Amino acid sequence: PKPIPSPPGLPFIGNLLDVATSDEPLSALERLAGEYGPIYKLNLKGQTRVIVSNYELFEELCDETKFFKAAGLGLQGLGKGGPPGLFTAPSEKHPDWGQAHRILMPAFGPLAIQNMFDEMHDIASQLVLKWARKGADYQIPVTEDFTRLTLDTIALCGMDFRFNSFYQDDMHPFVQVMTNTLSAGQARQKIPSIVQMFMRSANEQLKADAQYQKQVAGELVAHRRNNPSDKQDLLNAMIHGRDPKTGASMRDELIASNMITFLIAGHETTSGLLSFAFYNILKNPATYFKAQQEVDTVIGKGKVTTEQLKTLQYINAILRETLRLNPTAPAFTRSVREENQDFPGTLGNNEYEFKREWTALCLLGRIQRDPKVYGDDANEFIPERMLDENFDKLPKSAWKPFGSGMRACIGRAFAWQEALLVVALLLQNFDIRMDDPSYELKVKSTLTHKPQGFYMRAALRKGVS
Ligand code: MNH
Repeated sequence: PKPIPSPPGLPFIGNLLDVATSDEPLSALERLAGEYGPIYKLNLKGQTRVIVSNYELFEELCDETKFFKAAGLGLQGLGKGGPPGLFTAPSEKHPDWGQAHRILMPAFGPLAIQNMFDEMHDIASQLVLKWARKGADYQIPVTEDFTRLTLDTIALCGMDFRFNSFYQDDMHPFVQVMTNTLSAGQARQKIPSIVQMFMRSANEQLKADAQYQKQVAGELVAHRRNNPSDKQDLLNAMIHGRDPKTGASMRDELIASNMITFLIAGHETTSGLLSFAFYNILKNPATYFKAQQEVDTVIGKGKVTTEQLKTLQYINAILRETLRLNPTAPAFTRSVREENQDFPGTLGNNEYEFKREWTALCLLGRIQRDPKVYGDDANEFIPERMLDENFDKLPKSAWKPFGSGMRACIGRAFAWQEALLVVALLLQNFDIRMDDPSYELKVKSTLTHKPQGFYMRAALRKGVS
């Protein structure tokens, strides 16, 4: 096996600076992939990270018997101080992960999600109302409005809390703080720990923010305990649920950690998905009209139902194709399992040396555009390739925007129902266009990816109530 190519390093800091000088570390990693190929190695603060960006190597890493999700990059700000939430738990062997996973799986199951439909519809209608009232000349701040929507939705469905983001210009302080911890966590990635120790005020701010989050979440749990309700939401699932394996129930601190996790994981990615979806269909008008036609045929002018949502095949394909080209959670990590004792110390059919203590970071945006899987038009937005009959024939790891294996996204069905509903409602009620038809996609990366500077306009359609 040969060594993995590596950009020439710098002493002590390793290759950190190559990545760190960019405001968008992920774009920097993708650019390096263009230079060094589908597999290259970086030394980040003394840890070896192998950056993978083609399908073949990725498929090998998705093998659950050999690899697993290890603690990711940029998550330091998340859940600091308390017990780990599902997302940040170091491995599926951590008891807090097992307990929360077993108790929460049914709460994210198809039936439970269907029961959240009316609340999702409530928030989506607030968005429709806002755009209708603002009128056809209003410059819609797309990602901001979709963020209001997804945040209010997860808070209402998750814990019966209304942020009422559509009724204020500024985001709720909790959201401000959440955004701070996310970007601070990511900024810290770029800074050697020795320097971090001198960043007293930044560290203290981060601590204070985490403290504030914990406090708010803790108060919400306490409030529910003191004011019991029989609402079927995630909070009640955690308060009343018993671990089928141990019979134990979740302690309040762990409930609070997971509540924060859902608020963050539950809104960033879904608002990005909606923003990219509208960008894609507006850039490819034929797909917009097909989608609108589907809405008119399947739903018509009445109130949309969950049964109808399930038959929106073309819009379903639009969402899949969007997450292929624009995975809003753009990368995840894989490490060698402890049980994988005869791991050969190589990757890619013995082609490359890969030590068991190394971690691979998989760049989904590139992997899901591999021409070996998707052909020469891999970079184009073609929803047809994601219709069930084609989707089902894709190689098994060709589409992984929700992650892989045991640690794959628990909120997938939630996000899907919400996104289908919102696209359907908006196309049913409005004729939408780009504010600036010459706008070209610019991606902003925090923890997740979103379009930057993207505005639309929406005119009410005639004859729709
Ligand atoms: Mn979500 C894990 C993508 C919506 C809650 N999510 C993951 C992972 C990806 C992902 C990728 C795996 C990360 C890794 O391997 O390191 N999630 C998405 C996308 C959307 C999304 C693209 C929307 C589109 N996620 C949601 C929603 C919720 C949620 C909505 C909650 C309401 N996600 C999670 C949680 C995990 C996760 C919790 C961690 C699961 C686990 O490790 O057990």
